[in-house]
Amino acid sequence: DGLRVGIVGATGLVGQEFIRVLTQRNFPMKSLTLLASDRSAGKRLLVKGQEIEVKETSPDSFNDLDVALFSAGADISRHFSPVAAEKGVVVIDNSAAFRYEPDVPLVVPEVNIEDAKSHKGIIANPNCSTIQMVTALYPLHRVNPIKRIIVSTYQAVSGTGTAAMDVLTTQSQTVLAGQPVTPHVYPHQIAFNLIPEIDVFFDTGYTKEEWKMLVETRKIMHAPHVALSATCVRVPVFIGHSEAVNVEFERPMSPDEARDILAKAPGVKVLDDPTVSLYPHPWMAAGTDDTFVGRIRSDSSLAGGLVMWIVADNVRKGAALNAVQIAEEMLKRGWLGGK
Ligand code: A2P
Ligand code: 11C
Repeated sequence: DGLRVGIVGATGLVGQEFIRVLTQRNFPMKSLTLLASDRSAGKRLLVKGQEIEVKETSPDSFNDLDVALFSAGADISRHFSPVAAEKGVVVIDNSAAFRYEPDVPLVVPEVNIEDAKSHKGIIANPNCSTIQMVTALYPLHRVNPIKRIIVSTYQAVSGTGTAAMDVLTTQSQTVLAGQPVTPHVYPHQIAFNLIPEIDVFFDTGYTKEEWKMLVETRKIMHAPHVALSATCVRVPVFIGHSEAVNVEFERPMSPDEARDILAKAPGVKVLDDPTVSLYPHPWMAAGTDDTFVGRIRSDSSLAGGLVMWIVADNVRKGAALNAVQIAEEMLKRGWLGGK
């Protein structure tokens, strides 16, 4: 019993996390098909003590699947997702390929799982920075609509993939050995440094990552008029994105009210006691499922506004976990089943 599940990009950073999350959560699987490029075909990956052979992704890969989780880059998604959907497979796509199309649901289960119901074969998983921010802000927005968000992010190198994690390791060793670093993957050295550039620059001066946070937040929260300005920064952290967020609501919101709301919010954990240095940070969030919120305080620049600090594991809640949760919630509602 269960679903026939496929993972496209199974050998990648998010693909590997898909496998971990599916097995840890006992996702009901009749079969698990691992797909990647021809470079990995024939490789064997261990899943729950059993070896599964990786296959090259081809149109025929989708003949006998119920659901396919994609994380092999936007080009692969653009190429194979429509093929899979055509064959009746429900695609949950972690890339940015279809997120901004009006008829493709963009879903964070704690916020807008209802949107998934009207899918036409493809459901998009949002950008990691957006997922953790809306998970924490939507419960507040429901009570007191948000007018404006100012956010600065501190994003881990795992957001870029395995190669970037290797670059951080190598460059750190090089710097500690007193040797000069040659930038790789990023335009500048990332070890012991910060890079205020994530994804491509637009004419507006914002990067695409910063733009994504605006348009994805509006789409997921059904809040087309929310104003948002983001500054996205890559930091020398392996796992865990952090965000400093200033929020303006329609009416004043006190830190205590926000803490009360967030204490009951699904997927959110409040860690907020400055007297004992209790607040979330990426090292503690890595490997966990929650979106952590701390440093909740009144915005000294805006009466009734709030400031907070939001941290989550970008590979789990920011990617693999969110996608698997979409599948779980759809299954629960009878929107996903065997063909
Ligand atoms: P492969 O390992 O065969 O190259 P990461 O984000 O960690 O860099 O991983 C990218 C994932 O996307 C890997 O699983 C990679 O497989 C997969 N991928 C890359 N190119 C293709 C392709 N042409 N077809 C299918 N999967 C691909
Ligand atoms: C990063 N947020 O940290 C990016 C990674 O749109 O899915 C994910 C990019 C995306 O680099």
